[in-house]
Amino acid sequence: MNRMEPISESLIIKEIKETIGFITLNNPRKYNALCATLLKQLIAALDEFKASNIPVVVIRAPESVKVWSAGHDISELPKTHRDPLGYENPLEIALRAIEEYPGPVIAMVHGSVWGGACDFVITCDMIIGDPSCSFAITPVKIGIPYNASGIMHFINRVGMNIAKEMFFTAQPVDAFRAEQIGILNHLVPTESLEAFTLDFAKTIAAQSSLSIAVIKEQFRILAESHPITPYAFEKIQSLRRKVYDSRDYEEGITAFLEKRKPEFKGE
Ligand code: LCV
Repeated sequence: MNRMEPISESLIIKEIKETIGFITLNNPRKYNALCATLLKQLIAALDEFKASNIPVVVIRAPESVKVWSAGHDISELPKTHRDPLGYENPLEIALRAIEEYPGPVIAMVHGSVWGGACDFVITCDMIIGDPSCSFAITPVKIGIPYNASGIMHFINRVGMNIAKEMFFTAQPVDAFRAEQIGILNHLVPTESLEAFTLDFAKTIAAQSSLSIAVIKEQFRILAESHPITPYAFEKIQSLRRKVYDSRDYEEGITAFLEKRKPEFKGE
């Protein structure tokens, strides 16, 4: 039974199709930029699906958009002297909600994925895309230090080598390469993307949801099990502070908002 329920400010659309939960990003004016309001609604939708024992969730954008999501809403980033991606950042809270959802969360992707939205999709358990999809992680374009958990997501997904290339070039990875390097679980033709994803989700939903939930949580614990000394933690924090306290960080954000190329000075 399809129940389409637009949420109050309709920055997401929540629906259930044949026991599978669907969340559609619905902020077209800003290319589905992940603003705090959208992320709050997405987390609320996941909580509601969890309360209704929905076994699998698919997160998608509307049909045939050219941009799946433009990433973190840059206008909401702190201008300077504050961690732009701290533990309490709405995007970080949403990533943890995806990791902690007691069932697979699948990203169904067509169109380009940018920045924090790239971290968002690779934090999902699996990604199914069509030939129009591409993935770019872009902190170096804006002068952002990123954060350790986000970098870990990429290392776990594509390995150190490719993760470095993605971070240091900030260039989009196209659908074919994304399939080759393990970002995509499946690359399917545009016309069959939705049917394939629904079928795929229903195959999972037919298995033991209790066993899947426990195995997913073991994956999460093991993926995060990187012992780090207090000194290492403090060093990461002080390195990151150097960046978000820098003039380059301020210049990166301002240049984006002023629609001009940033002039970084390395300080
Ligand atoms: C706010 C936006 C955005 C946006 N925020 O259309 O990974 S990290 O560390 O960098 C993290 C902090 C992060 O996620 O940062 C954001 C990373 N995202 C990006 O670098 C993508 C930025 N956007 C673009 O490159 C272009 O907008 C794309 C390629 C998505 C679409 O280009 P196009 O020429 O078609 P515009 O650039 O003109 O964008 C249309 C409107 O959406 C706003 C943008 O400011 C513009 O607003 P106005 O119509 O008010 O001028 N917009 C786009 N992305 N991330 N606002």
